[in-house]
Amino acid sequence: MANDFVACDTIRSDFSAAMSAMYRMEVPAYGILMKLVASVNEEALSTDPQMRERLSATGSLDRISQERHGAIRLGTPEELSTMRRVFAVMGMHPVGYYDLSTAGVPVHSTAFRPVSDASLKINPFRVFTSLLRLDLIKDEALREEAAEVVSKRKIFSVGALELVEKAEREGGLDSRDARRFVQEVLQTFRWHDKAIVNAEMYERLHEAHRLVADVVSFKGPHINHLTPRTLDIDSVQQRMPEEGIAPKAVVEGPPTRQCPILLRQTSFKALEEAVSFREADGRWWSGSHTARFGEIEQRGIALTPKGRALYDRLLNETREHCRPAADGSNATEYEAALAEVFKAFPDDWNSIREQGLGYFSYSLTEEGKSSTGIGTDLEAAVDAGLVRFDPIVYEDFLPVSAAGIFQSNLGDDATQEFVASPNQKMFERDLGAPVLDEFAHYAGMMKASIDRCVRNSGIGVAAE
Ligand code: OOG
Ligand code: NI
Repeated sequence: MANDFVACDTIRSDFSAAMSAMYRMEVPAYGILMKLVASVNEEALSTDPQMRERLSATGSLDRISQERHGAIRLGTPEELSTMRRVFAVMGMHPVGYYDLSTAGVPVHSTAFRPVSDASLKINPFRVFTSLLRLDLIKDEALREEAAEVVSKRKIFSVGALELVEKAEREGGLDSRDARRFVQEVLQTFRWHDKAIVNAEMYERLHEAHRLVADVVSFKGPHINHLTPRTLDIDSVQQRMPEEGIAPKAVVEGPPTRQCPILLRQTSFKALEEAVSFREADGRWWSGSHTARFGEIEQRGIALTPKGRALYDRLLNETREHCRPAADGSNATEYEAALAEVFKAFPDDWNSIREQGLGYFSYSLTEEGKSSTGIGTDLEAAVDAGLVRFDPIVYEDFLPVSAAGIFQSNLGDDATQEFVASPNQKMFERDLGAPVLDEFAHYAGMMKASIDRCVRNSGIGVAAE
């Protein structure tokens, strides 16, 4: 009976909490980072009452400390399409296509995340999910061997698969099944220190690309990082060393601004972890593997295609002047260049709105709610204080930043060139579904907010 089903949003929240607890046990530095982020967020909220007010008015204050994203890398189309069905049970759907081949990483990706405003408010947990592209690996023999290894592994437990099928068949899971589902699915993301290849093969995979070794050598797609959201990334970046955590050289994405746009991210270096490889004679050989790290992010407004084009142009321009070196030697110079070039991007909400660079959510103010028949013009209603606008948070990712995050954890010598070969069609075929277009989605959210103002007040606005 439909009434007995646990809401997808609840399953996602429980899963996100369980994953966070597991990762904290597995990677203690993540726990330290969580604490640092919590105290920086508390400080940011107490020194900036306007920020607190805005977050509280839009109902997003509570989600901040719960919020995080993770990332996994899969090996086969079948793993990807099953993962889609698993995430669907938690109300997470594929949004966006990211081609990372241009940046020297042989994967393409999507982000599984909740899409409706209501679900995002309950818990915005997202998982950046990459599929390995063995087709980009030159060594044909190795490619075949690697494909064979991943085709044989089973990354989902029998229990997880049964529960996914049950949820699909019956339309949901009751509380007992939902609890089991969270525990069963969690197993897929666990770290395994026993490789499924021998040391010699690991070396060859590693030689082809470190990421290939990470995907192919293990029993499952261990979660490789979890990322809490901070309200002040510069402060966390600066304070990480005090907590004994070494951050990457520069923060990825836009510079520090009054009005945050898109996404800024930084991470700490991946840990070198002990693993063992099974040899032909059955003995275990000890070695090490570096994959798992920690990351933090600060989220800003979602940009329209026009705003995004401006962002991309300014980022490219900065990188033409100065490319951030992995060792941090030119970090100050890069940050100065970034800040200078981004002066061309308006830094107050109203200009961003008027120039059509960002997506906003409109709502009636108290005054707007109590007045009736207040005109036909949205702008006039905004000017008259009847309607307020708040930036819509960017819930997605940035390919250049993602590449920077991948690279900082692959080591400086790992940069490789691949021919750019985005292939969204192939990705969607492997996924078994189309990905949602994020721009259309944000535009839809903005329009719905305007429609709500119109419905609830009688402002006859013609929304595009
Ligand atoms: C994913 C890197 C992308 C982000 O925050 O941009 C990402 C990975 O390393 O698997 O998580
Ligand atoms: Ni990330």
